Amino acid sequence: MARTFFVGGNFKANGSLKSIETIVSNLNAAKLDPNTEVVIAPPSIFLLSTAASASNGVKVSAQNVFDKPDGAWTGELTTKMLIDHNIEWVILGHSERRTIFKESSEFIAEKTKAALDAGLKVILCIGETLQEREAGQTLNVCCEQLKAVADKINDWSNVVIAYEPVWAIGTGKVATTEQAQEAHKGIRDWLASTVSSQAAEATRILYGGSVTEKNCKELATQPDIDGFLVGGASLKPAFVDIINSKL
Ligand code: G2H
Repeated sequence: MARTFFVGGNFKANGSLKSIETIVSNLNAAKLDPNTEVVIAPPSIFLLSTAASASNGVKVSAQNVFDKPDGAWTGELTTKMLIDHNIEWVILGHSERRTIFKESSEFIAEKTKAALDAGLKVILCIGETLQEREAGQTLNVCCEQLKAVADKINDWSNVVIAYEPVWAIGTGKVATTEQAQEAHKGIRDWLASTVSSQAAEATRILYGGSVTEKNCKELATQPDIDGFLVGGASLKPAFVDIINSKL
C-alpha cells in the first residue's frame, strides 16, 4: 500500500499575524506536489486566522491539546474547541513538551486517546536523547513512548508518527539518512509486532530534526521515511522545496 507523503510545519512559538500571513500566502501561491499532504501548526493564537487563509490543500494543526473536556483548566485548549473550529490535526508528544513541560508518556497517551476519540488526527512525536542514542537505547526509548499510546488506543489510522531524535532538533545536526531509515524501520517493525501488520504498512512515519531544503531529498528516498515534521525551515520560503522533496 502506498503511503501518502506528509510534510508538517511546526512553527513552535514563532510568528506574528504578518509573518504567518506571508508564509500562508507563499504556500497558497506555490506549486505544491499534489501527492503530498501538507499541514502547518501555528501557535494557538493564530490557528483561526491561519485556517481562514490557508488554501491550496494546506491543512492546519494545533501544537497541543488537553485530554479533559471543557472545564476549569486555565490556559488549555480542549479537543472540542479544535473540532468546533474545524482544526483537524494536533501535534502531541513533541520533545519540547516532554522535556521542558515535563509531559510523561502516559499523559501524552491520554491526550492522544482524547484527541482521537474527539475525531482529531494526531502527529505523535517520539525520539531519543543523545545520551540514549549513545547508550544504544534508541529503539527501546521510541518503542516505550509508543507502547504508552498502544496501551490506550487500538486504531492507528488517524495517527502519524514523527520520529524526532532530540539531539537533531533545532541543532542543525540532522540524522544521517542511514540513522533515520534504521530508526524508522525499527519503529515500523515494532508496529507490525505490537499493533498489526496492517498498521505497520499504513502508518506514516515522519522524520523531524533540522530538516532543510538541502537534506530533505536524500532522506525522502528512504523506504520507511514517509515525510517530515519541519520546525525552523517551515518559517522560510524554502519550506515549499521540502514539501516538494519527492518531485
Ligand atoms: C523538531 C523540528 C520540528 P527543527 O522539533 O518539530 O524542528 O526542524 O527546527 O529541528
